[in-house]
Amino acid sequence: MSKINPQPPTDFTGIETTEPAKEAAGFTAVFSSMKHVFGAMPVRRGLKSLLHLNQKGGVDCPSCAWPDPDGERSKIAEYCENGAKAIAEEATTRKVTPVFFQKYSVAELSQKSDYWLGQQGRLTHPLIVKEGSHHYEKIAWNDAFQLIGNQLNKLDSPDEAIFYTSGRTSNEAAFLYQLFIRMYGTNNMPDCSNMCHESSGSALGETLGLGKGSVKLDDFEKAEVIMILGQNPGTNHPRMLSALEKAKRAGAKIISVNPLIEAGLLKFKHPQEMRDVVLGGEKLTDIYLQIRINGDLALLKAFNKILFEAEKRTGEVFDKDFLINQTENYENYIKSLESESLEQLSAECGIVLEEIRAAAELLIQHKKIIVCWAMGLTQHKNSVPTIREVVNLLLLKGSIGIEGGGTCPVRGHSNVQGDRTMGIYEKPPKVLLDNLQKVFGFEPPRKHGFDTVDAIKAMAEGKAKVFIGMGGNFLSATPDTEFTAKALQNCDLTVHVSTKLNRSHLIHGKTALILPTLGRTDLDMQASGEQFVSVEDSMGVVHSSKGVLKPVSEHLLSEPAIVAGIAKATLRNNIVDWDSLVANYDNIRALIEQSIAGFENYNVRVRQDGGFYLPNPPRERKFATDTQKAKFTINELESIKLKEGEYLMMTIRSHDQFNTTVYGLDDRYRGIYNERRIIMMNETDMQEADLEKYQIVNLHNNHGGIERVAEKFIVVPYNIPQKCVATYFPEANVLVPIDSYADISKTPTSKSVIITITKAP
Ligand SMILES: Nc1nc2c(c(=O)[nH]1)N[C@H]1C(S)=C(S)[C@@H](COP(=O)(O)OP(=O)(O)OC[C@H]3O[C@@H](n4cnc5c(=O)[nH]c(N)nc54)[C@H](O)[C@@H]3O)O[C@H]1N2
Ligand SMILES: Nc1nc2c(c(=O)[nH]1)N[C@H]1C(S)=C(S)[C@@H](COP(=O)(O)OP(=O)(O)OC[C@H]3O[C@@H](n4cnc5c(=O)[nH]c(N)nc54)[C@H](O)[C@@H]3O)O[C@H]1N2
Ligand SMILES: [Mo]
Repeated sequence: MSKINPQPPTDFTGIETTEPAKEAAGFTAVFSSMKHVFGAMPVRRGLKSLLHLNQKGGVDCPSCAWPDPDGERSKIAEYCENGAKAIAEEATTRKVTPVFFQKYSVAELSQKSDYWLGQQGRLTHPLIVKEGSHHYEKIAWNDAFQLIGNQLNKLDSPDEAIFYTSGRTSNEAAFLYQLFIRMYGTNNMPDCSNMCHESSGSALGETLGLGKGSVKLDDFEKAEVIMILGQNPGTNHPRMLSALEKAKRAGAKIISVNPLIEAGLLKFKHPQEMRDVVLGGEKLTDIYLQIRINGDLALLKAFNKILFEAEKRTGEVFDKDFLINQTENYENYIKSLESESLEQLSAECGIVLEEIRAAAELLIQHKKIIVCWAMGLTQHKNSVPTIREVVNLLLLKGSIGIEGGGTCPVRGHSNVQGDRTMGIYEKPPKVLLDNLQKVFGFEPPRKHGFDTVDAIKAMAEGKAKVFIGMGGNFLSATPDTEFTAKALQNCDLTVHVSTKLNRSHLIHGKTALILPTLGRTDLDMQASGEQFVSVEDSMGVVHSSKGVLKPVSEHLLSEPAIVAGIAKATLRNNIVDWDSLVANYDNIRALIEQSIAGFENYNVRVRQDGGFYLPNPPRERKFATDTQKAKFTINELESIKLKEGEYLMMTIRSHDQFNTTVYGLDDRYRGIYNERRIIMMNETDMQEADLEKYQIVNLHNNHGGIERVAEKFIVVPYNIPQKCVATYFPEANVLVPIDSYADISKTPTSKSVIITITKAP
């Protein structure tokens, strides 16, 4: 009997490397997406899925939260190579049936790679591993619901259960899920956002009064300067490149801040525009600042100090009316800048002062400034201070709440923002709980629940005994894989509502269930007919998404139906008519309208082409803070000191994955093929450490006196600042310490892990 393996296995697949690419998209991208779609399903099904992708009234692309253009939409919907891969992954006609689980034990499956697991196809039946058994087997839906209900009702307190949510869950399913969980009696609702943009939400909520971005898509065409920090849009938000292309054509300047020279930030050839194909595409970045990992706070402070010096000289750099009337703490903030030294800040971030000054000059000259960021800013110990410093910059310039300017945290999962709006939050705002109490007449729990890090610790300590995951891949997405594995195995029951097989199904509690569900692309038929769901994109637009493909199995239930099933089997006093809600999702939307601000007339407005915008006060220069003013904050620089032989590691996404779902083994734009267990390293560092190209090494982390090892990674020489290294998530998650997280937001520090490197024996 083989041992259960919580990490992807270490067999190598044959690495090849080339020079990194200098542009993104183009014909290769279109070709590559076709290959993925038609390799996974019959041609008719493939064409149908692509033709409906991101069309008004069609399927919302499950790959990212970038918005669709507001006005006109082309006959060919806007989608990208990686959207097509996401569709291929979900709409595949390959199936993982109960026979498959007779053939492979759980332990055997745990020896397979993430890529292999994903390739096996869609889950078709509800499944159970009974206590002591080594195989999943079929279970009837009702028996599964009863089992969950019995376990939940056996707990000493509802706070011994954990209810995770990933970010693909629709508004309708998320609302029902949080309603059921609060009726059951807990706020233990960790979500993927805890590991993602929580730092953005914390920083923006505190300073501007709303934890969301302020720009709209059409602000990009009006912007004069766009700064992109810690984001790789060529891979993770490819449709953003067409917005950047339009911005450039309208005259905007782009500043990119990244330790890597990412192809998608250099140049873009629109695969669906003849002009680009013929003329060779649009150069994007004007000034590329190759920053050291976690150097952003120092860089932003340097920018703000240079802006202040220019303001002192000319009196024309800051928006003084705005500063006086709508902000607070300006004087103290400015005083704090005076004690900073530009030389030191430049040394901290690793960018020479002339380059910093050149970029700052663009900020001095212009007011319509958009700042975009993603995981390169949010997953560090000082992420919240760093993002607050972004806000300081925009406030100095008066660049918030104007056309062509503002904050743009670029969200990850396609409905992660909507799930939060629906109340998936371990620290629910009072107004939400008051509304639930008013509308449904029950007393919702007021005590804050566990976030992701605390949920893992609670399971490890035996304080939580049941884990239910609405989507996602909790084991592989969270930090400290070995520790999290033990925590999950400590549970009496683990349950995953999933579309595809993943590693979290294989590292389970005493009893485990897999509940197979419909995905975005699947036709959702209920008692009243075909249903659609709704989602909120990165810019606060709520719109519909309707699946079109015949589900691969008749045994799949929709997420709302699964929540209703669990709720009916668990709650004793059912004050909600769960069946009627599932029969017609309009009934769910009517309840959302009553419970959450901004959803007036939901059922009518969601049917309009393109949907509707949610209220966004900062967009109107209104700040719902305690003082009704935007706040300057003073953010002390606390730099990470590396000892001899230590490196700062960021764990990033390759071009061929969606989070823990591995589509293929290539990172095409970075020129790394056929292998994921690699570590990108600076060549001078390699020489000093006596490491050769393709040398096989072990990676170590020692946070908190615990030795963590990731075995057998291949060294790839790469253009990256000295002492900085990069590996892929989730293979390197074993090194991310559970106790290393961002101040305030508690986001694990997946982009600044201190490691040492040894040659593998
Ligand atoms: N195809 C595809 N699309 C996706 C996803 C996917 O996995 N695949 N995931 C989705 C999700 S959930 C999310 S959250 C987003 C993620 O989108 P990104 O945030 O773009 O994803 P990462 O690969 O984590 O990339 C982080 C980028 O930040 C840079 N970086 C790392 N550390 C630092 C730093 O300290 N400072 C600066 N300035 N830069 C740094 C890295 O070099 C890299 O370019 O994408 C979403 N879209
Ligand atoms: N080291 C490191 N760790 C990270 C990150 C990092 O950059 N570095 N990034 C973090 C970020 S930004 C995020 S958002 C998290 C992601 O964490 P998660 O959201 O938990 O992980 P995913 O890989 O997106 O989840 C994939 C699984 O979701 C299921 N699924 C797909 N579609 C659906 C659906 O429609 N419904 C249901 N019910 N299930 C579905 C499939 O079974 C699939 O296996 O990971 C975080 N972890
Ligand atoms: Mo994310």
